[in-house]
Amino acid sequence: FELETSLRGALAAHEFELYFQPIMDIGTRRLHAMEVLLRWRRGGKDGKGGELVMPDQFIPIIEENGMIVPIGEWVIRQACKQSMLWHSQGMMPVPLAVNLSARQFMHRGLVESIRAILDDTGIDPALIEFEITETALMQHGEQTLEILGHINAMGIRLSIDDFGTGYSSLAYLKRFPVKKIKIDRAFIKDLEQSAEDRAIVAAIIALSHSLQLSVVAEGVETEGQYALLQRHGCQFAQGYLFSQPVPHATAQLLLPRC
Ligand code: G
Ligand code: G
Ligand code: G
Ligand code: MN
Ligand code: NA
Repeated sequence: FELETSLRGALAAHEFELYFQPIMDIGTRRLHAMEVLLRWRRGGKDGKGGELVMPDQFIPIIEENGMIVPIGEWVIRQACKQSMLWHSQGMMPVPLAVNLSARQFMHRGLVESIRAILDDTGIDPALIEFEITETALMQHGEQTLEILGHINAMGIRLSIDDFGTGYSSLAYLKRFPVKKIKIDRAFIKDLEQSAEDRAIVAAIIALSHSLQLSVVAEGVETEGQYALLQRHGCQFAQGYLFSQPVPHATAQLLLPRC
């Protein structure tokens, strides 16, 4: 309850901040994209002071009370502004992947607010991606399909987050306008020790490719995992092997210059 009360004023008080985690191209070891991860700088302001609160501590609360809608909209807008700012400072933009939760999909105004953000910031929609969990997609069926269709028509790419943790099949997911899947880090963790996990990951990669989906492996922490993923034809990887999520000033140093 205490957290919920202090969350109420957090957006207006500039307590939220975006962190960025690199997603690497496995073949070239170059930066491919960055995932945007929200942080709450409780009691601080504009990226300074306070105590850093992680999403698992507050996302469930703001999902439950509906504050995810305005806060999630702020995340999308801030990511677009950041991308435009980096570009104006001479950095080569890479796509930024923003997480969308189930509750954001149930909100009728989502498509309109995305459209307004694209208009206001002038960002190229190809530089924004949305990550949606398998479970969120399954929850709302037809309505979700319609909303994803609108987002896809705007030129924003969609990916399936935490793949393998839900109950859907890749064949079913093909009904959605999705271009990329992210294999949950639970399957990557023991890749070097577990023949079973290697078989699962190899099968996901092979089937994804035959369905024209690109694949990101999450939670890559070792060179051994990296080499195995490369051997199985996985294109992209994200994890502590490359970088933890970092604030904008650090993320900027990872971007190539134009
Ligand atoms: O940052 P961290 O690696 O602890 O993120 C944990 C989880 O919190 C992510 O996997 C994601 O599901 C969720 N999350 C982080 N940032 C956002 C956000 O901006 N919006 C939503 N809806 N979820 C987020
Ligand atoms: O320092 P200032 O009050 O202008 O920062 C406003 C917010 O804009 C900060 O919270 C910061 O996270 C964000 N921001 C993103 N990119 C930049 C940047 O390149 N410079 C500054 N100063 N702020 C940035
Ligand atoms: O959207 P998603 O829930 O997948 O967000 C990624 C989460 O996974 C974040 O909380 C991030 O801090 C965490 N994470 C990112 N890379 C690694 C990693 O290599 N190992 C582990 N254990 N966690 C990671
Ligand atoms: Mn994600
Ligand atoms: Na994930």
